Amino acid sequence: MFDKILVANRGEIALRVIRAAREMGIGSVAVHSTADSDAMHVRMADESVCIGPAPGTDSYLSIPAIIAAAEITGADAIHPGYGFLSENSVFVQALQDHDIGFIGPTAEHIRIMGDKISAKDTMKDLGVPCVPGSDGGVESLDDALTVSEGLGYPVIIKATAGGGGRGMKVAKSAAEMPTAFRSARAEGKSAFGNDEVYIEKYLTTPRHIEIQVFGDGKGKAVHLGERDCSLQRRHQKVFEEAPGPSISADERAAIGKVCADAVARINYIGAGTIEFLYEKGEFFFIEMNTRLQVEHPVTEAIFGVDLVREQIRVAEGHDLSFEQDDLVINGHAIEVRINAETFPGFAPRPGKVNAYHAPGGLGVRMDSALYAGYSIPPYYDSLIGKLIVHGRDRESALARLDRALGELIIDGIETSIPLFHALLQEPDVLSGNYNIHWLENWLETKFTEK
Ligand code: MV4
Repeated sequence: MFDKILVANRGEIALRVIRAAREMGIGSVAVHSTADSDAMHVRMADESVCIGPAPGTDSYLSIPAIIAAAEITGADAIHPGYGFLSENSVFVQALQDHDIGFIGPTAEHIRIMGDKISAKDTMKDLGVPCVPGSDGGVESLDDALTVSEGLGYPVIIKATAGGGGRGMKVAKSAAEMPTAFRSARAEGKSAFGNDEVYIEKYLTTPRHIEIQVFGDGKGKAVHLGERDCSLQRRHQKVFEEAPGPSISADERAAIGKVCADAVARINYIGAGTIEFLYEKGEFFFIEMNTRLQVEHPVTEAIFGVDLVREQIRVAEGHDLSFEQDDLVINGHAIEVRINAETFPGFAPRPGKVNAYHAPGGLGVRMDSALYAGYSIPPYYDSLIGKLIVHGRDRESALARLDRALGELIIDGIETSIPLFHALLQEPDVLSGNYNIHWLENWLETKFTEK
């Protein structure tokens, strides 16, 4: 049982964790950089510790500073949120060495899934369908050409240490391979210090469908359906929904069972997301995220569960508080990410929020650390809020989103709110007819001078 949790994060996700802890009677410790002294997570937590200067590398990413903060406040465990140290196996190992709990998976599972080749090998062995591709890493251009000949072009070359779309190159033919192969390796080297690459068949028009899983660390696991996160720009999701408009109940049950069985077999603990590309009715595994995700609230809305409470409970050693048969979908949920940025330029615009009014009413959830008078610092990412709506079906969720966006006031800075007003005018968005390329194609045709 935890008496006190340290939240190694900031912004809306820090509030999310503090709120769950408070409802469980658990105390909370906020950590913050010198740029975040006035941030809402510091105000909302029971205690706070300044852990360093403004840049993330000197504060929210500083393992020694965060461990020291846990030691001096007597925190039993750390919740990492998302980003920052949430998928850092060195951090998790250090916590274990200091006898501080980690609310998340084991260092070993984080390490396995962080290496994209070992993640794929593991998932393949566990019976999860994967994108056809090279068997492990590809060492030379000759091997790359041989493997790609076998797969058929187009292929995609990916950095083993990659993620977030960096270190990825598409080759449409053998002629494009030398350049694509060399630049994927170089990008892997410079971005992640690792030039190992692997090759997959390139799927041209898939959707991004991710399955939420949850394990108890003792051989039991469940799935909580899928989220469709295909509407992305430069690998940043902007609009996520559950259930996926293209996924049938039978498909959900089948792929969900494969995923739950897989993570049960490895004694996975806590929340995880298994990412797939979905094309022509088939699922192809690409990556697994070993953390709570930004878009977890859409899953919470349709299943009526508290995923952060559940993360804390299993970290304390409890069994899951629900079984697969208890998990029934109710209605439809949509999340839009509100960023401090221009539209359609997508340039970051930190600054002072003069007025803030969150929407409310039935089926509306606004997760944000904003308040009137707050100055958004320029050091961190531009996500300043998430608006999540829930309705009895997709159509009512869309109507509710439009209504809630109309109530939302953020004065003083530019935000992505106009993007969502524009998207809600689009027949393809209204009908759910989109894939991973839809948003960038739409932006290019509608907002680029030609
Ligand atoms: C792919 C792909 C097509 N075929 N793999 C992008 C980030 C990383 N998570 C995996 N990514 C992709 N892998 C194969 N074999 C297309 C993408 C991709 C993508 C995937 C999900 C959401 C948006 C995307 C945008 C561009 C490319």
